[in-house]
This record gives sequence, structure tokens and C-alpha cells, in this order.
Amino acid sequence: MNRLSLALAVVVAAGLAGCTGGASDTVAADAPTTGGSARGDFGPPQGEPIHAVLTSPPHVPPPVGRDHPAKVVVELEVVEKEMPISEGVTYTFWTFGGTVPGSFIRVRQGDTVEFHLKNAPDSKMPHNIDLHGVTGPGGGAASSFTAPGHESQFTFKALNQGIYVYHCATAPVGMHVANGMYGLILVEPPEGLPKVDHEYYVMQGDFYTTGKYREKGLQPFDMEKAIDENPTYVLFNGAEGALTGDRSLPAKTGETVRLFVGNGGPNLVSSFHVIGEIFDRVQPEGGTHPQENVQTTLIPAGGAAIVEFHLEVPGSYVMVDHSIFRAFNKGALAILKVDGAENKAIYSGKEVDSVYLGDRAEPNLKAVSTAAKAHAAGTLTRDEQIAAGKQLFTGTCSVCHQANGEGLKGVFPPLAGSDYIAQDPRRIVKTILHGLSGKVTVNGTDYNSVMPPMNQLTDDEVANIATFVLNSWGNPGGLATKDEAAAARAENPNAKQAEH
Ligand code: HEC
Ligand SMILES: [Cu+2]
Repeated sequence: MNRLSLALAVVVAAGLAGCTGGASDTVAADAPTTGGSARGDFGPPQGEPIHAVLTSPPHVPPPVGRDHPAKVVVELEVVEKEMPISEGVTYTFWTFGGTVPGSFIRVRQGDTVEFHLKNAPDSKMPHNIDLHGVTGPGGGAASSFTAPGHESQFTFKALNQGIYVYHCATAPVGMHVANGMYGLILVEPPEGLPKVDHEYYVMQGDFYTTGKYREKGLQPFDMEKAIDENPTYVLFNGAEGALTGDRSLPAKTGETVRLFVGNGGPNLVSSFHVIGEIFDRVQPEGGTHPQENVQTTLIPAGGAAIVEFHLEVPGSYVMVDHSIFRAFNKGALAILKVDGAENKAIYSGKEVDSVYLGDRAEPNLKAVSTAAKAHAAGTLTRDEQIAAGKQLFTGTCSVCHQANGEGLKGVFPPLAGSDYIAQDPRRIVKTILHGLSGKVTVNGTDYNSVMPPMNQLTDDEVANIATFVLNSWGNPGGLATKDEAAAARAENPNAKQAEH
């Protein structure tokens, strides 16, 4: 066949696929199609009804392991409850099954699902459920409106295979979703999914609180921020630290991991990325036809993806929303901890996490919340402030000034034994909030650089860091207060910079 006739053959084949109502033109003409819902009915359910195993995140129920359609009974309870959203910060979440995201549901294509939605007696709101895996108006929403202390039931046949989001659709819908009312349902293909070593359930969501990021205490929902799509937190599995430190997802070298990654929104689209890994296989948007060798996959609000990769090198793999301020400043960060022998032929080795992530790899901000509670109770001591300040320093200042306060020669001035601090200990509060630029001389060395303002910190965080620095490394001691920080914040920062 010459080049021209080959091209013609391709055009003709593509045309034929179009005529027969074949799959979308992004799929090669000869790619097998599932036939969608029209070929998803495998007849009436067989055998005794099965009670679905539901799991809390990050766990995924076992494969269904069936070669025939069945009737599957799902019982899901809506629970409204206060839970941590960050260290020392709580939020009243509305949940499917007591967790954010809600319980993971797993069925087989062709199954008849009898869905029971309960709303706990102590709930304040009515709720319902819209499952994106349902064929029928509202995805179940209209049939499942449930008042507190009640239960609703509806039945659907899972005609399309794939990974689907479910969510509450009770007005105001955005608020119910923003409060954590979403989860995933997997409709396995008839032959099941290929076996892997680990399956995990990870779901992103954006959250809107009246207080700032990490502002302590119970934080109410902020409708205005939600409408402006300006989240305070962007999180995996409903809390900062839900999947870091002790709660990192475990795996070993030589294993293959499959992640079911959902995005509840309500507003943001996720650029899902695992730092240091490449997705060997992705089912983008939860669809059937895979993509291979992907760095970052987009997960729409109200969408999901299946992501798989094989692990060669041990270490901490950080999952982020690569809209990167969300990861480092709003909490969208999770860790896959891979154990195993080094493989120097593939990667030379050297952990860079502490530099890359600061306290975010292993948020251990207990001291910070202790100090916040003590402050609220009016019993805050200098030692509590120093302990909290030390934690915060690690996350905020140590990338430049180093954990030991020595700085980096010629680049970042030392805070340890700094004569600049000693000359005027009080001004450190302003330096933190307003930053510093222009020439400064510290211990006889000139610096002419820029320190960006750290005004993302709350007033008590600034006070605690300042107190820690003043009482460390031979500095003159003293105590910085929240009021001092508030006063410094209220000043015009430009006027302040002119002083130096
Ligand atoms: C992005 C890097 C960076 C970060 C983060 C940073 N600084 Fe700085 N800091 C600098 C630079 C650069 C200077 C010198 C600025 C100049 O040349 O005018 C400086 C100067 C200072 C000084 C005055 C000079 C000295 O050595 O005594 C203090 C005090 C200070 N920083 C404290 C802090 C504290 C506390 C934090 C954390 C809240 C912090 N800095 C975070 C880069 C940083
Ligand atoms: Cu609801």
C-alpha cells in the first residue's frame, strides 16, 4: 500500500466509525468499545442479595469477585459532626458514613443496587444523594431526600462501568458539598480490574472557613468565600495531615499502587501530581480508555480518575494539587511512604523532603495548638510560646535561615547570635510581618537581599516565632505578644521598610 492509499484507508475507516455511531473520534477506529449503558444490562440479579462492604478512606473494599449480576444492598448513613480540619482547628462536617470523603462503594457493572440512605437523628439538616453512576434523572437525588431520623430507599441498575463521584444535592447544594458531602462509587467492569498490590482512596475538596488558614478553634463555613471560589483549605481526605506523618499511605518497592482519586470540589479543578513518580497508567476522568506515562492528570470538580504506578525507589512520594500554593499554603498534600532497598542505578538517593516540605511532610503542630488553647484560656507561658514558635519556625523560616539559625553564608543572614536582633529586639515582629529589603549588616557581614513578608501567619503565630527566636541561640530573650503583632500588621509596611 502506498502512502496515499494508506491515508485514504484511515479516512474511510474513521468515516465508517462515525456512521455506525462509534465511539468519540479521540479513540482509534479499531479500539474496542464497551458499548456504554446500552450494553451494560446483563439481565436480572442472580443469587441471594449481597450487603455491600463499605470502607472509610483511604481504604477500598475488596474486588467483587463475581461473574454474574447480583442485587447489592448499600446502607449509608449521613452524620453531621465536628472533626479536625487542621491541627487545633475543627469544622462541622456533613458526612456520608462519618468521614470525608464518604464511604467507598464498590459494585459490578450490571448489578442492581438497592440504596438505603439514612439521616442520623441528631442531624440538623435534610440530605439526599446524587450518584454519578446512576442512569436516571437526578442520579437518585429526588428519590432520596431524607429528613433527620429518617431513611429513604431507591434502586438502580449500574449500567456503565467506571469510577463515579456521589454527592449530596440538597439546597443549598454548594454548601452541602463544601461541608464534605461527597465520595466515590466504583462500578467494576464485568471482568474486574487487574490485580495490584495496593488500592487507595484519595479525594480532594476545597473548604471555606471564616478564619484564616490554620486559625485555631471551631471555624464556621464562609458562604462569601465559597461563592468567590476562594478556599481557605484545599485538602485530600478532609483534613490537613489526613495522609501525612503516621497516616501516610504505605507501600514497598516492587509493588504497584492503584489510586482512586476523586475531586468533590465544590469549586476547584485538581491538577493531581505525585512528586517523583510518573503515572504508568491513568483512566482520565474515570473513563475506560487508559492514557500512559502521565505526569499530572486533571480531575474535574465532580470527577475522578484511576491512577496506577509501579514503585522502584524507596522514599516519600508527595501527592499534590500542582496548583502549587494549594499544596504548600492550603494543605493539599499527602504522602505515599515507600519502603525498600535503595536502587542507586535508578536514583542516587538523598532525601530532600525536609527542605522541600518543611513541617508539611509531618505536621507535628501539637505545641502550636497547645499554645493557642493556653492563649485563649489566658494562661499562655513563655515556654509554651517557645515550643510553638519552634514548630512554626521549622515550617516557615528554616528554609532560608536554616534549622540551627546559622543562615547561609552571603545569602541568608544568621539569626543565631545576630547583632541586628540584639540592637532592637522588638523589631523582629515587624521584620516577620513586613519582610526586609535593602542593605542590612549582621555580625559584620553585609546582606542586600529581600525577605518576603510572612503575613500569611496569624498574629499569635508571629508572636510565638518571634519569642522562639529571641530566646534561642544566644539572642537577648524577651517575649513578643499577639497584640504587638496585631499592631505591627496594622502599620503601613512600606513606611516601615523605609526605616532601614
Ligand atoms: C525566603 C527566605 C526567607 C525566609 C522564609 C525568612 N527570611 Fe528572614 N531574612 C531573609 C533575608 C534574605 C534577609 C535579609 C534581608 C536584606 O538583605 O535586607 C532576612 C532577614 C531577617 C532578619 C534580620 C537580619 C538578621 O539576621 O537578624 C530577621 C530577624 C529575620 N530575617 C527573621 C526571620 C524569621 C523569624 C522568619 C520566619 C518567620 C524569616 N526570617 C523567614 C530571608 C528569609
Ligand atoms: Cu446534604
